[in-house]
Amino acid sequence: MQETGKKLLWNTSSLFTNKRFVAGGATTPFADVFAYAGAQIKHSLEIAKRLGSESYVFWGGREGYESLLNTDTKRELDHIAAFFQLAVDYAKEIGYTGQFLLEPKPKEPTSHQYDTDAQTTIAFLKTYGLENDFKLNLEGNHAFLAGHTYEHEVRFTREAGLLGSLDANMGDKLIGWDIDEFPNDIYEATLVMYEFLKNGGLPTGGLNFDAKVRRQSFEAEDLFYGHMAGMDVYAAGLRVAAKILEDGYFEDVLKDRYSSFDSGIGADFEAGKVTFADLENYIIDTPDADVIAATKSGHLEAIKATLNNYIYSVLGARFN
Ligand SMILES: [Mn+2]
Repeated sequence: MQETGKKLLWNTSSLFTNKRFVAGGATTPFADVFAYAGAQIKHSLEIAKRLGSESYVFWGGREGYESLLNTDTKRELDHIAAFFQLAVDYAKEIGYTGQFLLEPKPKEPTSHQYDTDAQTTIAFLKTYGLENDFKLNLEGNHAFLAGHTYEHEVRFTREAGLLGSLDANMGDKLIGWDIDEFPNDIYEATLVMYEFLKNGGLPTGGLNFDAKVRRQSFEAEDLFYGHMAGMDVYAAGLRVAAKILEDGYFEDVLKDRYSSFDSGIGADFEAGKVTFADLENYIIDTPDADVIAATKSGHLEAIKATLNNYIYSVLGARFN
């Protein structure tokens, strides 16, 4: 690091590989294993401080359950929340000021991971009062495993003010497990970079590839193509997203779609001025046909075509 000026984006610790962690690290039912996990994170935080790590990541590992029949879920969640607080306390004690991150994942290795997806993880942080000390590290493939898109996970986390860092791999939408593929999907990269820009970038984090080449890509050059394609697609996505944002295209779409809340009864509701009774008084004499006529097309075909056109025009101008 001294020779190259390279910095450490984040470090982490494996509380899942060794067989002592068969039932979890911070959510294990075994106090000695819990103690071992705490001691291990203590050392890992000391390494974070020594290397100036920008963030410290907790990946769920085996923090989840296989069966409700033998699991005290409340006790385990109380334990892991207190464990995270111990990490915050120790970081303060040694003067480590990096950003703590949780990385949601719905399954693998346990059948139900406690940090299943972004919204579940955000609710956990708020339930235990940890939302000021933790943000999220979002991985593309984990979004698909949770039944979402990557941009969904980034959107909801951004809106919660908890976007920390991006593990920019991608998954196979047809396979039910984690393949950690190098990203190469321009639509996904564009929409994720759109959220990234709406977030004002990643003040405490960055973009990394938690990725590997495919099983049948066994020649050395495949590794280079994987990295290049991944870097290129996110750089391209950033260019397209920047143009969309500069034009205010999606902002206009949303402004128009929700415009009925900008005046009249909609604005009164948003201002907290109306009750259910007010809503009833407002609408009771309006014929059904008029209420239906107040709906408008979502115009999704035109929106998707416009998104395509942004990709063609921004990247076409770049490559022609
Ligand atoms: Mn993964």
